[in-house]
Amino acid sequence: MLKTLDDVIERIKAAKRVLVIGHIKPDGDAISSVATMMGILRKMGKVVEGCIDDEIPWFYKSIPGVSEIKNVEQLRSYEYDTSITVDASEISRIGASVELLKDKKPDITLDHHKTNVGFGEIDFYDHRYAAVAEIVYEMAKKMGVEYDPDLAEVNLLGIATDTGFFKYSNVDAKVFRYASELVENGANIQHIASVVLEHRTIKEFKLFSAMIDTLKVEENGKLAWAYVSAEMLKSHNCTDEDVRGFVGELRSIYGVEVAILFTEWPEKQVNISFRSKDYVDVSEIAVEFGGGGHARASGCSRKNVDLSEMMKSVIEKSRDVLKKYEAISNLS
Ligand SMILES: [Mn+2]
Repeated sequence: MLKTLDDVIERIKAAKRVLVIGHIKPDGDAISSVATMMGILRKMGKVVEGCIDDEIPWFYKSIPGVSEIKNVEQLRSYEYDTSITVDASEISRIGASVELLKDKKPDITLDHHKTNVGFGEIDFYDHRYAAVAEIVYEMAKKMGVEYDPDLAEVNLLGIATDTGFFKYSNVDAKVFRYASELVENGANIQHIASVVLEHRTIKEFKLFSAMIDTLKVEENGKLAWAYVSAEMLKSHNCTDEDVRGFVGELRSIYGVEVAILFTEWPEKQVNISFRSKDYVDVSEIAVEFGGGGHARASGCSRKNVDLSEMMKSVIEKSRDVLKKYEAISNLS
């Protein structure tokens, strides 16, 4: 049930042993929010473990606290009185971590996705927050937790990544204020930027080049889409992990409002990422195909489908949504 941040804080203060869970295919915000919650709760004298049911991308591991996050198998016998999920809009996003939950329901959920369905005992979600790491920081401030440089750095990771390093439309003065406080507490933004943005491999660049060969731009240059097939991944010795960031590059094309990347991995499974620049709410498109997300960044995944058929129906829907928003902007 939707509650206030103060309700969440009250529940957390009463906890003694906590389990913090992030989502599958973890991004910087999920990883940061789990590791930061762990650090905060430890400073409050609580026993805490963090869990993500997926491989954490290798390059995040040099950020303090990240390598302490465990997997489901390591936590089967861990006993806790309070569970918290972070950055997950619905229960399926935590993968097999659900097996660690009593009655398959978390005690607390913290989220900022527009498409959040509220699946915990105490839910706090608000899409005006740029990152769950921002919510976590606000909570820590309210609880008077003292930060050290390591905690500040892992907390800043989520705020930096979910704002595209302070350039997306979700950035407001509060984001900069919190980031500034975290830097004052010792976070090194240059280290975070280098870790997250400068780890591309040659095979990823070659895959990127192959993806660009599939690029189509239509609707007067406003809709851009491209794909990466399972065949392309195989021939470049890559996995779906290696397409991270590709869709952002498609959005960066001048004049493009909506960018779509289709990734087929494994075979017969198609993952679709949507990005928009100024005015289209792409979570509307993702929801149509069983996914979700934010207004400017969303996604969905389909199993047992044909890549070309999937592309056809998604692009058709995207054209319609784009046209709807254009009509609205022409009226105003
Ligand atoms: Mn997030």
